[in-house]
Amino acid sequence: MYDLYIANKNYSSWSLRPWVLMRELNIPFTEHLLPFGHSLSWDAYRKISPSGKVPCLVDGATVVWDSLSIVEYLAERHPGVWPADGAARAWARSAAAEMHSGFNELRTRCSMSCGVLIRLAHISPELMHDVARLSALWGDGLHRFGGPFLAGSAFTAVDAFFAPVAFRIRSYSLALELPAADYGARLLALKSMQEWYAAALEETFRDAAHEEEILQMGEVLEDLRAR
Ligand SMILES: N[C@@H](CCC(=O)N[C@@H](CS)C(=O)NCC(=O)O)C(=O)O
Repeated sequence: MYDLYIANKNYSSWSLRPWVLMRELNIPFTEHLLPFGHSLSWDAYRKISPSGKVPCLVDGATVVWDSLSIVEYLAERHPGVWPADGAARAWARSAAAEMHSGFNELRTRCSMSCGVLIRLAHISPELMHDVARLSALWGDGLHRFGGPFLAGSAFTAVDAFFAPVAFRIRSYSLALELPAADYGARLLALKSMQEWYAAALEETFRDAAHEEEILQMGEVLEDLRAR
């Protein structure tokens, strides 16, 4: 049994990636949620994860940190993490890597806060560029491999890498083209994503830095989280 350490479900986009992948692939794990934003979090995280960041997967004596390496570790042990077809796998790895190291504007201007709906004060050309790239990339995968997931008929790691983006699209009302917009809605409708979302809404903890960041980007239209 794996131990998966994650942070607050409302905010932690990186944690969602391995969590949703393991849920969708029915890989059993014990979840440990370490809330961030209070003075003890750095110490609590470092006791588990060498980088002091989560997600972190513990498999007996083996500690795996960073969402990308967790996915690769799981891929060595479980079928279906990446697509079986070589061309689909190459595409899926490229798209996941692009998400891991790119989409900076989307990441910084639209930080994940599942339970909040926000009207952005300003949509920069760089953000428009990221959103257009997202439409093109998702459209390409869906067209090339036939959907309904990005690299074919099954949910794989590349879908897990974009799962947090589906929450961002909803929170910030980002307008994607078809068929990308439908794919985003499909991700949100997954049972695992609804489970994550429901738990995020129940969280009463607020991280001042995240809340401040969101207020600087726009106006909160609705906050659906428990108080
Ligand atoms: N590149 C890392 C990023 C991990 C990351 O930044 N995690 C955040 C939580 S969403 C964190 O642990 N923050 C705590 C901190 O920075 O002190 C990954 O893919 O896992």
